[in-house]
Amino acid sequence: MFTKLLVANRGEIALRVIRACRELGIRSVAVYSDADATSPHVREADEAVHIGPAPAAQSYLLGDRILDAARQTGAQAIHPGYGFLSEREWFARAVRDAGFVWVGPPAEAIAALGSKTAARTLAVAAGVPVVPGTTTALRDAAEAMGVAEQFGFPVLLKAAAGGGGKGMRVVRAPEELEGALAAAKREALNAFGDDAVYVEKYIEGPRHVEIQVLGDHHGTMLHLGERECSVQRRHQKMIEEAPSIAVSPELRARMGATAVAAARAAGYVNAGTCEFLLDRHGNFYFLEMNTRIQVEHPVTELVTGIDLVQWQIRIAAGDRLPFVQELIVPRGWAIECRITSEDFQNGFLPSTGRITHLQIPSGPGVRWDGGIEVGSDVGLFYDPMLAKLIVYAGTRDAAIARMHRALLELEIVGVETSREFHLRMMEDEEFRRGDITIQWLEAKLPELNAARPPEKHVRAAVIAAALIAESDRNAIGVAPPARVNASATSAWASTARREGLRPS
Ligand code: MV4
Repeated sequence: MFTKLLVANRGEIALRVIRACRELGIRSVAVYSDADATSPHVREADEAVHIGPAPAAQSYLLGDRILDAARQTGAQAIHPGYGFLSEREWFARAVRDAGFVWVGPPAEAIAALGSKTAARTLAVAAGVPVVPGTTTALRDAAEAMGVAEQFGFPVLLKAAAGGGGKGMRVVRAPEELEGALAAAKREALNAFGDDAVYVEKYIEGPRHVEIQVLGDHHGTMLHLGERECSVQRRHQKMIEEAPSIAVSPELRARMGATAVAAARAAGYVNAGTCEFLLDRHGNFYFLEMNTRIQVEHPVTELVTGIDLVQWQIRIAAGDRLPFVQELIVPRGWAIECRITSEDFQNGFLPSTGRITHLQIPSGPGVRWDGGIEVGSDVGLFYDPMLAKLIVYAGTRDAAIARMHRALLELEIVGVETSREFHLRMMEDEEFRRGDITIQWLEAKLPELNAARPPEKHVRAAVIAAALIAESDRNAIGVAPPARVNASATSAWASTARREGLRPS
C-alpha cells in the first residue's frame, strides 16, 4: 500500500478522499489555489501545496503543477476526484509516465470511452444494447435524412466528442433536420473543438439509471447495482437514489451484466459508471461510460456497504476485490440531495457570499459530505455544489421522511441554497410515488415556484417570528429559555421557536 497520496481536487470530494486515506493509514497531500488557502481540505490533509491563482485553468487544471507537487512531497499516487483532470487521457498518461500510480482507469480506457461513437462501437461489439442509430459521424444532411427516415422521427443529433448534453438537438420533422444539424455541429465545434455529429432514435420520457462497476487488476469485474438519477435540470443532477424504484432484481441482474460486459470490453479497471436510458417498458439502452468516481457515489456505498473510494485506492495499489457478485444485494434505501449555492426561486441563479452560520444535520441515517464551514467564501470560480446531504433508511418512504427531517435541521446563512427546493421535492406527491422521468423536473419547476407563498405573507411571518422570539427572550431574561413554547407547526413558527430557544 502507498504511504502518501496526492488529492488533485478541492471541496467535498477532496475531503472524501482524504478521509479514505486516513482510514487506510495513508498520508494525504492537498493542492490548493489562492481561493482555497484556508479551505477545509487544506487543513484536513497531512500536507498541502499551493498550485496557483483561483481560476481552475491556472491551478486545478494544470497537470504539471500537480505533478510537481507530487514530486515535492514524495507522494506515490494521485487521486483526481471528479471534474477537473479526472477524465483527461493525457493527464492519466502523464501521471503514469512520471512514475506515479493513477487512482483511476487506464488512460487507454479513458480514451476509448471518451469518444461517444467509439464507445457505441465498442458496446455493440460486446453485445450491449444501444439506442438505434449510427456509430460513425454523419457526412452531410442527406446522410442524416436517410438515417432519420430509417429509424423514424423524432431523432436526436449528438456530438461524437460530447457528453453532458452539449451539441445535442432533437429533430421532430424532416424540415427541421438541416438547420438542426448545422446548429449541432457549430455547438460541438465550440464546446469540443470537433464538429463530428451522429444520430440516434430519440427515446421519449425515459429514466436515467446508471450502474456502478468496480474492477481490479486481476480480472474481477463487479457491478454494485443502480442509481436512479432522473431528477435533473439542464443535465445537472439534483437528487439521486439507490436503488431505483423502476428496477427489479431481475432487471438489475441484466443491466449489471451488461455494464460488466461494456467495462470488460473497454479494458476497464477501477470504479466506473455505465449510464443507461430506461424506458417505461423496461427496455434499457447504453448511453456512455463515466471513467471517474461520481458525485452520487455515496448512495451506492450506503446500500451496498462497500466503500468505493477506499476500494479505488486499494485497487490502484494492486489489491484484489474480495466480493462475490451474487452477495452484492442492495439493502434499504439511500437518497442524496445536492446542496448548491443556487437560488431556486430565481431560476437557480448562482449565489455568492460568506457562510456566516451553518447547522449540519445529523442523527440516525444521515451523512453530510460537505466542503464548506462558517467563514467559507462562496464565489464563482468553482462548481456551485457546497455539499451533499445523504440519508439511509429501510424503505424509500422512510428515506424520504428522513431526508425531509434532515433538510429541516440544515441551516445555511450567507448564500442562497437549494435547501428549499429539496424540501418541496420531498413533499411532492409525484416524487413520493417515484413517478419521474428525465423531463419531469423541468416541467415541474413552474408549479414549484408558483407554490411559494406571496412575498408579503413571508415578510409578515418573519416579523412575527422575530417578535415572538424577542418577547420570549425578554420574558425569560438570562434564565434558561424553558418557557418558550411557540408550537412549531409551520416553517416560520419553528424558526421563531428555535430562535427563541437559542442561547443569546
Ligand atoms: C438521449 C436521450 C434520449 N434519446 N439519447 C443527455 C446527455 C447524454 N449523456 C445523453 N443524453 C440523452 N440522450 C436518446 N437517444 C435523452 C438524453 C437526455 C438525458 C439523459 C440522461 C440524463 C438527463 C438527460 C436530460 C436530457 C436528455
